[in-house]
Amino acid sequence: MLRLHGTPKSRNFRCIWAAEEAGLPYEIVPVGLGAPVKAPSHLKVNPNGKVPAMEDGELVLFESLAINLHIAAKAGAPLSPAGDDHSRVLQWTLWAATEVEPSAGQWAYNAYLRPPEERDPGQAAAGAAGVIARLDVLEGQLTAAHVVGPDFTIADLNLASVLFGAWSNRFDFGGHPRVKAWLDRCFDRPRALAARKLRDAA
Ligand SMILES: N[C@@H](CCC(=O)N[C@@H](CS)C(=O)NCC(=O)O)C(=O)O
Repeated sequence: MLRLHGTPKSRNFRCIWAAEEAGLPYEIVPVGLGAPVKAPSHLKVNPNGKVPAMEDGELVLFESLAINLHIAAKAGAPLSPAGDDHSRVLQWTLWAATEVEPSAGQWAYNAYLRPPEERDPGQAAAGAAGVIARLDVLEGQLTAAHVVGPDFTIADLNLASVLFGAWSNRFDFGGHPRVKAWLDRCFDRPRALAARKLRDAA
């Protein structure tokens, strides 16, 4: 049984969705943000003082997208394909973490996450511009139903997860119709809906 640490409202949503898609049994350890993530008991599973963290038997991991690669590998193909497609999964996952997430976070904190008086419109605009530059790339690469090919893989889940805040907070995808349709496909999957329900209820 996987133990997924973190409220479903945090990035643990990504790991819950991955466990759902993999069809693996899991338990949510609902660690909240603030003091709980800094508690000594939680630092044992995530020394960064953040969520999520995952326990799978003796294995303890942090970093949401790495946790998801582990979960998908347990399920195998098509969620975690082999060969060259596995390399493509790694490419998109690292691209999501290093190219997309910093800009998406800069936009999100300054567009809706922080209290209004702490938001900086200039930072929000810079974040949005960074996201749009990456969406331009993705729009050109989305020539099949999913990022690696016809099948939904953990690359879709990891990349879509990083864009979840934008998708669910009315980011303007008007110039990127393929990306918008792909995000809708990802988040409307039955197992995504199950994870979203847990997130909404948390
Ligand atoms: N790169 C990490 C980021 C983890 C992260 O920043 N988690 C947030 C919640 S979504 C957190 O724990 N924040 C608490 C804090 O920074 O004190 C991952 O993807 O797992």
